[in-house]
Amino acid sequence: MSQDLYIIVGLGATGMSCARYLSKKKLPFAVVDSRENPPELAHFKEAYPNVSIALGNLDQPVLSQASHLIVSPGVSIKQPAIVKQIARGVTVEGDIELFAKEAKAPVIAITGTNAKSTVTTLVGQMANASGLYAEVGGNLGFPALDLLTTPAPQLFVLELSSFQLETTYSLAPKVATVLNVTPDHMDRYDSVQDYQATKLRIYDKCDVAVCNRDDPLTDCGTHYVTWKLQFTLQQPRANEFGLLQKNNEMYLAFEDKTLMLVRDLPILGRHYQANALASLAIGYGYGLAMDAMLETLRKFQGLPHRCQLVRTRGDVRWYNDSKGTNVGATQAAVEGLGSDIVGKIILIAGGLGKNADFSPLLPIIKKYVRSVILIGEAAPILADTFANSVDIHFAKTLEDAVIAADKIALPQDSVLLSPACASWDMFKNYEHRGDVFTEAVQGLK
Ligand code: UMA
Repeated sequence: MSQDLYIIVGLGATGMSCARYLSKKKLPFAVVDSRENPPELAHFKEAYPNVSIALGNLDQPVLSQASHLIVSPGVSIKQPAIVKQIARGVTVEGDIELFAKEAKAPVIAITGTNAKSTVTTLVGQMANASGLYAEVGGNLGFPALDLLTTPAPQLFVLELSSFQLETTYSLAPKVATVLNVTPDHMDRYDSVQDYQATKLRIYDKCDVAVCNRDDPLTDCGTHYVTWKLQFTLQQPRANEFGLLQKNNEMYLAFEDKTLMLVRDLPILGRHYQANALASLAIGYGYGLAMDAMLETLRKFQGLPHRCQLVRTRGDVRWYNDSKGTNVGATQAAVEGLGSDIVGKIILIAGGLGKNADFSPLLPIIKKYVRSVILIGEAAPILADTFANSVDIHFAKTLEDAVIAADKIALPQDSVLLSPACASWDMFKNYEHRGDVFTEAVQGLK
């Protein structure tokens, strides 16, 4: 085995960031990708014309010369080509492991099935509002290795996926959280327990753990931590952020101290209140200034494609939750919105189902949804699941679904695109799906 040949597995955003990092460190590397034409191929060839690239499948001869495999999050290390190298004693790491070994500032690490991008963004803004120079990235879209700037920031706030945590061993976050765990990526994991165990790795070497009291699957359990904080949508107890009712008003609170009125949050919904409380707990665990955190919450308008209000037309509100790519996300969106509006929801759902079980959606569909309009590959499965429980329609395109929703909606209703599915059967990605929806809604006369 060569002592020093790194192989980057996967030439997407992560692979490119690994190439930049290894090249800066003057470490020799090559690239493999199972695809014939990976997304960053042209950029890579231009930047590194002399580096060898093997495409078309992962089991390439060059792997036998590797000392380290740097595996992209979209590639499972259970793939036979990788398993073969692990058996040979090759070190298998991901970009977050490289980052962890290099980072010179404390890290706040955030995972969870849903809401991790929103909470990561909020915590980053809270840190900056507290006067810290914080860099924010990871699964959020900006690869972690690209955050290693000079001069180093004072803090890194990272969104981490279960895929990234699979290949991370030395990360020792100052604060770590698992926001929630609901089934997702069941095409990659053997069971929900397997998926949950991967997420809980975030607590492995953390100092302060922030857990969700309302979701036992997020508990840090027997992990050694110096301080455990929790957030909850119930009344908070010691070391907890939660909701407190006082004089007929609902407040965000820490233990028995009220912090701010829930109605001062610019974004509606119980699930957003949970995000706000989680962000406060994380920031508090790190030692951010409470005033600055509350000010951030008062101003934050949310991220695009996450339960984003795109239009109020007559008496009907239209929401884009294209980021709702799994059952848990759609559950949170329907419940969050449904419990806050007077009318009912017209739900547009469907896409690529990822072997999901959609039945957990049934109780909230019955409670809050007037009609569902189904699109994409999973439409027949969703229709079977919802049969006899709700009014069901089918649409060939998302534009047709918008037109159908417009006909069905009654005054005070909300139309919600929250597909509970991935987008790749009909769109480039969830952003593209959200943009198509927004354009169709804006185009309604
Ligand atoms: N792929 C192959 N063959 C390969 C390599 C990749 O088929 O040899 C496929 C993967 O199966 C996947 C796609 O290519 O479908 C992209 O994989 P990648 O690992 O190259 O992805 P990157 O472009 O590096 O983007 C990744 C994250 N994507 C995934 O984990 C799938 C991005 O998160 C993240 O923003 C980026 O790194 C920077 O850190 C996106 C995502 O969908 C938003 N994440 C999942 C989620 O949030 O649920 C985990």
